Amino acid sequence: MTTQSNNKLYITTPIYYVNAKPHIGHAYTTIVCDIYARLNKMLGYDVKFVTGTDEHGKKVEQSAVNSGKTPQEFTDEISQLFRDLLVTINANNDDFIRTTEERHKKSVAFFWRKLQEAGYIYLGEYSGWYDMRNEAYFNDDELIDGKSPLGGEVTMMREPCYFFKLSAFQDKLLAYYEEHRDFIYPDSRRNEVISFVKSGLKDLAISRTTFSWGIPVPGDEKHVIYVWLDALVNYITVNGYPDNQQQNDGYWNNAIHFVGKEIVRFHAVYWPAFLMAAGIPLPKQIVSHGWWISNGEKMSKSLGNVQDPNKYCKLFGSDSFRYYVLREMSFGEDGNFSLPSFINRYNSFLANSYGNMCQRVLSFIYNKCDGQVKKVSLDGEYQDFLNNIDKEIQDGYDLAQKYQFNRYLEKVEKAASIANQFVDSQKPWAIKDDAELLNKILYTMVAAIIKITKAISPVTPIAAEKLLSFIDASGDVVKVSQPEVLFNKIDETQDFDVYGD
Ligand code: ME8
Repeated sequence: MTTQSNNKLYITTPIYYVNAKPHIGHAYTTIVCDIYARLNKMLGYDVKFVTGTDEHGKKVEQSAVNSGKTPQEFTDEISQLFRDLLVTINANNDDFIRTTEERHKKSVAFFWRKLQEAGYIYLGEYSGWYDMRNEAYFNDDELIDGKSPLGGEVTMMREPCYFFKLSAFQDKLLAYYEEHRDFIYPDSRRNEVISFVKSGLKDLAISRTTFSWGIPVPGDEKHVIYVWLDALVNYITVNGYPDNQQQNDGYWNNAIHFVGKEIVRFHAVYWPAFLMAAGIPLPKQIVSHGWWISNGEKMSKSLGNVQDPNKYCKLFGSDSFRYYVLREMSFGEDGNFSLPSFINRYNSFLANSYGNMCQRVLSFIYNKCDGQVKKVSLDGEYQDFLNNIDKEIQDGYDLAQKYQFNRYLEKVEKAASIANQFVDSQKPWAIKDDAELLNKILYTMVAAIIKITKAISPVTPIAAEKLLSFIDASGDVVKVSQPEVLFNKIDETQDFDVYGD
């Protein structure tokens, strides 16, 4: 994150298509946003975090028909699955937007009129290769082996349609990227976007007449508004547009859109151009991550090679699922999702390193010290040790603010390993006749455990709350109640069903 002009922060996930059930990819982006939101709340920011579902378009209409339902019934059902997933993964969102809601239809129609009044919309005819899976048109020269550059099958389509004068924004966009070097993260995506824009922007088809499941074009209801224009506007609808027309409430100029790498172009080219045309300031940043790969292919609803986040959370708890996805993926690159690596990371850090350390220190205090340690002032190696822990944690936060989420967790893990080494070398269980020394070591360890637990709490909020509930540090004496094991070790020889339909 770059410098803040105030302490507000607005965090968004893409709004997910409701053409099929949510999978690990969707869970991932939402978890990243949730963790980023929780971390920044903890660090004192006033954070708004929103997610939702993208419910219009031909693809959704067709999925509804295929399942024998009306589009509304179908979208109600699938949108609910995305809401349920939020509970399952323990996401603490402030709002959930559906593009079929009245507030959104009103917002999109208003936005359309703004573009029109500003002279950026005209009526023409469109023909091109249409990728239904990705709801986008392509030219001949963009196809790769007869498929769209996004990998979908294409068909030739011709229709009367409204165009947005995207070509008028080429120079403005390039100037904007130049002046706002952090606008697109990471740099590799920024470079791709810049070369795409430099290669020339054509006007964009922004209405359709070949289906009806969408928001009607104001004043010409044979047309429905292009699903991407409709969908992108969600980010301001949910922030009060059109009542909050200028979006000058402090959240919008600190808005961060987290997206997968395949939709950067929509967010970093089309969306800023639409906003410029409508006279609305741009969000702060587009932050893109890579794909979860399953057997060498992108995990996706259309390809049907999905692992089920619900099953992981049910079997192993949401905290550990959140920890795994954040730790395993080098943010920005692709990551391979597998059960063996899940179990391996869970056992080695959550169960053995962090969980076991908390358990052995707190149960020792509970069993051998009447559940009490006196608060004492610390110096020398004790204070140095805690300073080291603080340093790792602060480095971790700094990395998380730069979206290096796996490295943030590496720092927390390092802090836990320093704490484990400390307690191993101090051997409190071997001290028989120096109550003061024993107390000092245990008090130091309790302080370290609290620090590490707070540092990881955005990732594992349930375990953190539980752990902190065993410790009452409000008085002169720290009281420890009987601890429970936070993360039971997983038996890797057991069979677990983690695949979805
Ligand atoms: O694109 N790995 O919706 P969508 C990682 N409605 N992340 C993945 C993933 C994977 N294999 N698969 C999906 C849309 N995602 C539009 C967005 S926004 C105005 C409109 C995540 O349901 C990732 O965030 O296809 C990706 O960008 C998003 O889900 C796509 O979800």
